Amino acid sequence: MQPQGDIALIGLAVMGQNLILNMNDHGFTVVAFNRTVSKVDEFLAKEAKGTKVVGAHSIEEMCAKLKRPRRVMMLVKAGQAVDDFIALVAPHLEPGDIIIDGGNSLFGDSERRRKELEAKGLLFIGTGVSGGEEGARHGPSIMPGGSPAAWEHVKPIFQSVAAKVEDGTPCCDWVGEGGAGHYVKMVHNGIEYGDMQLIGEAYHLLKTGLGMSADEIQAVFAEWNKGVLDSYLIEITRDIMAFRDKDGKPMVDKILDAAGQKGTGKWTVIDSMEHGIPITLISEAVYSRCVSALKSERVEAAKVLKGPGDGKIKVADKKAFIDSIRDALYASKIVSYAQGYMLMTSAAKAYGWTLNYGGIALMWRGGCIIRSRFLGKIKEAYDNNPKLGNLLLDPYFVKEVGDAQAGWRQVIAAAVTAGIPVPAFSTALAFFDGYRTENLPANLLQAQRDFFGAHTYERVDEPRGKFFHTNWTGRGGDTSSSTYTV
Ligand code: NBP
Repeated sequence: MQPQGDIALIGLAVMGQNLILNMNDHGFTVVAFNRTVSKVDEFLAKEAKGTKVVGAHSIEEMCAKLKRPRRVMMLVKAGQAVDDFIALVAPHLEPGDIIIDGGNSLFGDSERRRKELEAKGLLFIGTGVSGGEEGARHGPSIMPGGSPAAWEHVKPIFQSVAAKVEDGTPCCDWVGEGGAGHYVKMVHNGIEYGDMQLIGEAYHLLKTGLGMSADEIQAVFAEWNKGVLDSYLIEITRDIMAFRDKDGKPMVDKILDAAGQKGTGKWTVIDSMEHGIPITLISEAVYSRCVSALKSERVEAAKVLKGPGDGKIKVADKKAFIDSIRDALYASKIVSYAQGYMLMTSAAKAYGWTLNYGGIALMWRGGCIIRSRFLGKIKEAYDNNPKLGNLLLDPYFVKEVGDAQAGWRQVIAAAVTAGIPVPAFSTALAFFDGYRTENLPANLLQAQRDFFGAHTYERVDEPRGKFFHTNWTGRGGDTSSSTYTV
């Protein structure tokens, strides 16, 4: 009998199972496999009952059931598990067959895997899949990169199962070579950390600063979701506020304030350091989770370290102040996306990728956790000017940040006065003020560096790239240190 399988999927956890069912709905025959093989039959007997999904009980059987070129996708724990499966699968494949890693892998690993597999004549795709359980089942955002020759063979499946925007365009397109797909997914996750932190800060101000109840806060988020902040994360925050525990009390108040993380935010920050790109907001979001995780220390510190007053924000016009919190969230969010795009631009240059920035906004427009109306505006900005240097300089965003600025500053000032931490709001504003400031105090910093270490400086009255050293004390020599970064 001719092989029937369009694609194999290894990994029958939440993402794998749902993506298989999604592929099945779109007419593809999926061969399912899992490390713990008993889960294959359980899946076929329950969730996949009545579908065309085919089970396999060994890698060999799985590969034998696939049409050519064989497409084998993994949705397993990132890291060693992916390398282990590649080692098991590759001997059963032929040149031109394709291995796809859909987990949250580090982009450098994807780059290495592509090289190793291409050396064997195989093709590799490393792809971000975003949207969690719901997205995998009904339409995720898919961000594939890797071996360009693999794309035409995977495109029909991926674009069928991906989320679609209003005009039917799929939230999936080729991102670029090597690790580009996983890089863009990594930045997506970093931005997700930032968005969640911003919403958390707004919630903190409403709850602690203004003393509002979960029901009142629910109404605020419901209102915000009708405007420029319209997004999945605002929507679920609205619904979380309305959710009650068994005793009728708000569920959100029963949850311990110690955040977890799985590493993709941290990876984004680490890579930003490599590129020297200030993604200050995502960094604050990652560190804020770290601060929250110091729960027992914070409980002790709260007894000793006293802030100003009662921690309440006194406002004459509560409605106007809530509008200002919305403006602070919105302006900070614009800064966060501008920073994320700065990082992708720098990485593309360093790693030799040609990224379609408007296309990336479109891929994130639906299906994924950061989906929002706002991303449509980012797409428009890059459509209007594909060479846009920085999102903050796009005329639409210049106006939006300008309009939000007064409220943004007012909220941060009020939060600082009341002793309520707003690290992401504040760092966004600090970046905005730094970015728009022609003369920063780095002249003094350069003087200090040259003073103590002969690190040299450039002069305002000489061309860039010419370096000078001054013998500041009269005791040093004329020899300067060389200019480089380690
Ligand atoms: P998990 O991340 O929980 O992974 C479960 C799968 O990995 C199972 O099939 C398990 O096999 C397999 N596995 C593990 Br765990 N260790 C293994 C090993 N050492 N060798 C081989 N297989 C191993 O599942 P998930 O939440 O569905 O996520 C799958 C991938 O998608 C991950 O990379 C995740 O980061 C990514 N992702 C998840 C989400 C989400 O919302 N959950 C969203 C987007 C992306 P077993 O059954 O034998 O234990």
